Amino acid sequence: MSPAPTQHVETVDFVMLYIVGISVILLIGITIAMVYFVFKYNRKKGHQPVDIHGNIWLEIIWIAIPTILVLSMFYYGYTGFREYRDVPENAYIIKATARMWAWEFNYDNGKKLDTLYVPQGVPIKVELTSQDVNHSLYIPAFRIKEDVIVGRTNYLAFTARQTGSYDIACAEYCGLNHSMMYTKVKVLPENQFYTWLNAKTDTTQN
Ligand SMILES: [Cu+2]
Repeated sequence: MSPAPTQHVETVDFVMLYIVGISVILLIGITIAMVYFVFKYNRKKGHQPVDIHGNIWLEIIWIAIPTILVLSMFYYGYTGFREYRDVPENAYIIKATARMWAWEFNYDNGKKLDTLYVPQGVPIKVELTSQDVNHSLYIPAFRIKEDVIVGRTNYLAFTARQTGSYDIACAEYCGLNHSMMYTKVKVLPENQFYTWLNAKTDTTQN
């Protein structure tokens, strides 16, 4: 199996599976316990209710276990979040501008177009601004999404490990043609990317 297109895919999918896994185990456990007790303490069997007072160990356990579980979810979520926000110093910067209903990507040499070209294996920082209303740049295959907010510059960062073409969507409802606000991110081998970047016209129509 080829590696995931970005490190974020592994991080996000792990956190997702971890949380869903714990939730499913709890759901099944609680459901089985409920059904079991419904039958075990059925009124027809003649059980008498008993008055129970505190049990310190039981209480410690049912506070400690959920706390540890929730903190472990937070730990994996937060370390994953840091991975998104800590951008390497040498990251290649591309400025993205959103407007109703298209994207524009600006490169440091003045090149601009509506498709995002990036070199493979190079840390990328995309700086996001909007010309009109709020949008959100979403690359599902990379597991990254960041709101594009009027009046401020947000960013998202990634390193593409695989060449190829992946969808970009707008993930913040922004008006009539929001659902049509799609484009592509195209990951090229590094040398091919710089050839493309410095070419006068777009030679990479694939
Ligand atoms: Cu939009």
